[in-house]
Amino acid sequence: MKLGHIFDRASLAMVALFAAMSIALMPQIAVAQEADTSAGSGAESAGAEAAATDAASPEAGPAAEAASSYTPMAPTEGKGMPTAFEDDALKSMTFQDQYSADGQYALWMHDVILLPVITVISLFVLALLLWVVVRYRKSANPVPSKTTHNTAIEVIWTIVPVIILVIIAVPSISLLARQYETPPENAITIKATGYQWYWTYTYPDNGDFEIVSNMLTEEEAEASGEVFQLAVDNRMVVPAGVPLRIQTTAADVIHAFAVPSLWFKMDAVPGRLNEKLLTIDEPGVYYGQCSELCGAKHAYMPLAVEALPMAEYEAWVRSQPGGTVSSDAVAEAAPEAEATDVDAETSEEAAS
Ligand SMILES: [Cu+2]
Repeated sequence: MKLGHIFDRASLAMVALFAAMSIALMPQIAVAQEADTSAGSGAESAGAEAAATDAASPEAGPAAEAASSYTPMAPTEGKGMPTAFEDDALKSMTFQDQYSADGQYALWMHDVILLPVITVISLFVLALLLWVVVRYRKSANPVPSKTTHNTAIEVIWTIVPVIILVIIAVPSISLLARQYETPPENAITIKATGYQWYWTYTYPDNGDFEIVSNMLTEEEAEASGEVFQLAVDNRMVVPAGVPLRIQTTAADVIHAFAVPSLWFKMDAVPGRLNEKLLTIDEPGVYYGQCSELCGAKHAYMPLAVEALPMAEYEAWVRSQPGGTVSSDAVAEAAPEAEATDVDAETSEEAAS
């Protein structure tokens, strides 16, 4: 068997593998695109809203000052935030602990599959290099070998990498598919809008109120016991343990909503509405940063997500101006429906 033939077969095998992967992924991508198009209809209104808010001063937003019973949760050291090298060298070099199912899966894939595989490959290649350098040095081989082919080795170095790639492809493709999962019907929607240089969060399922979130100054962050450049005045408060439909858009330039400990990153693009499912495992404060270079103060528009138990989340919603929760809405719906009936009757009478 000639070397060229083996490479031909190897490349054929790779093409077949990628074709199989694409076919396996096709339905997922189609679903994601459908979700995109249906969400797209909201984009125009999102743009209009964004423009309207833009007119107002960023500082003058309806801040959470009205909150009565709510006090911002104190962050837990090392949870939902990066670790400094001085505090824990090893932890500072890897991913943050994960608080979503996708994040735990991705971290498992990194720790159990990718890292061991790349470590073994690197050590193996290093050993081969050292062996060749020593064993086949010029002084030990005055007459060089003229070997050009070794079928057995050529077959092995083609087949083994293919097997390694297949092993990596299985969890990799399933992680990709998980990340495209469409939020369920009953997911709570929260829309994050990026501005130069702060975030606003609107709660369309809870009365459509808006939170304006600016970074705290160094003194303010210190006073509140938080990390400067991660701490904000008003956090994005969400319920823990239930599916959230996080939508992102932007008012001026492209930003990106990214929270490393939740394995969540999504671009916020003007005139578009991106949407992704997020379920946070447990209550806590999770920090992130804008992850798309968006101008002079790109580094000064952090994100702080505060996940609360459902009851506390609902209490927080009620404390916001215009904030409503669905259980309240059900109670109020009955009299409203009657009123509409009466209206309909009156207009019918008027018509006859
Ligand atoms: Cu930004």
